[in-house]
Amino acid sequence: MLWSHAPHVPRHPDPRSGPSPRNPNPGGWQPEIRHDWTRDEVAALIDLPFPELIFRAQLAHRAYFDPTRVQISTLLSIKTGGCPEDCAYCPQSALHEKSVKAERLMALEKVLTEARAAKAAGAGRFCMGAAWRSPKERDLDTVCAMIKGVKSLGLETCVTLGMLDGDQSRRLKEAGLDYYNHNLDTSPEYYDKIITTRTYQDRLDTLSNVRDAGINVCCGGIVGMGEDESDRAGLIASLASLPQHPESVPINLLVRVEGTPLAEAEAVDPITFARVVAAARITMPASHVRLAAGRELMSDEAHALVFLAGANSIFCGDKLLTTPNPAEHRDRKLLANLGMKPMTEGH
Ligand code: SAM
Ligand code: DTB
Ligand code: SF4
Repeated sequence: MLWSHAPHVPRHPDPRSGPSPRNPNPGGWQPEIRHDWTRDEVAALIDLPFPELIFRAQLAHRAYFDPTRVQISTLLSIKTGGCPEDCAYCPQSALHEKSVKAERLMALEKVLTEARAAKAAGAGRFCMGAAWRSPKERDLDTVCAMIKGVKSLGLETCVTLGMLDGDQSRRLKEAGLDYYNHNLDTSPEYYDKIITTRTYQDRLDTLSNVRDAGINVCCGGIVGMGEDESDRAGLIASLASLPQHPESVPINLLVRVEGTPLAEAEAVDPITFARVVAAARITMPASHVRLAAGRELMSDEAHALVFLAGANSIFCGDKLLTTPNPAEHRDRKLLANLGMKPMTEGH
């Protein structure tokens, strides 16, 4: 179905995107926000002829956002390695043949120094990741202090700490947390090929606890773990069928790390990856869709394709959690070349 056949839906104001001279949709059409996407419907989207898919993704993108603006987040690993979970993609699992060295939780002052540097480099959001199955009480106190400190610098805060119960979620909210990252990673059907130490339902339960506590949700997945197209559709359908769409949807391209079970997974080409991003944009039009891990090995042309497919967020800084990310000067040059700007810079 082409957008031109879509029913007229009256425009309603979206606080996340003001009117933009580049919005070619001043007439006010906005795609309906649906929560009943099926795997088959998403598979049909992913399978559209590429020009048709990108056209639809562009319409959805421009109905809610200025397509020249990119939200910039910075990542910091506050507790690296030694994780008891067995996620096949992750270099931080203690259960793989090789894994990164386990470190202790970072000191508050060190985190704040990194956050100040991120702010100076133009980041709007500071994300802190910990290699935990779930946080221990004492550690949660320290993370709450980090959240308060980072927020007082004028940055949005995000943490990813593993599974949370309702009480832990409320404590993070009270500390001022803006976003919690917790990914579904893949389709429900493919999940146990990738992780055996927790279930899809565990993930959904944490997402629901975070939502109930009033924290914004950052939830996405990974492409390139040997899944098939139907699993990619299953991931996007699961995300788009959550009771409320995640405000941020990170789509990671697997970073193949030596010593992990997925080190030799078959590479996914940029067009296949862009198709998944476009499906995320069309099904969750008001969400920030993040081109997350995997940018280090992507060409500038591949980046451009993924932005055209509707991605409007990236992690900046030369490291993700444990693996490399493009250097700051490369990203600056790329965005300038594309005529794109960070969302935090004035219009
Ligand atoms: N331990 C917490 C958890 O799993 O929720 C938080 C940290 S974990 C590293 C955050 C996310 O990073 C994972 O859910 C996964 O989607 C992503 N990730 C980890 N290793 C990756 C890799 N090698 N390539 C791409 N994404 C990866
Ligand atoms: C997300 O979806 N991707 C980020 C963030 N959320 C925490 C993590 C990517 C990690 C890539 C592998 C690494 O650097 O260890
Ligand atoms: Fe642990 Fe998170 Fe890595 Fe899984 S993805 S092994 S839970 S750090």
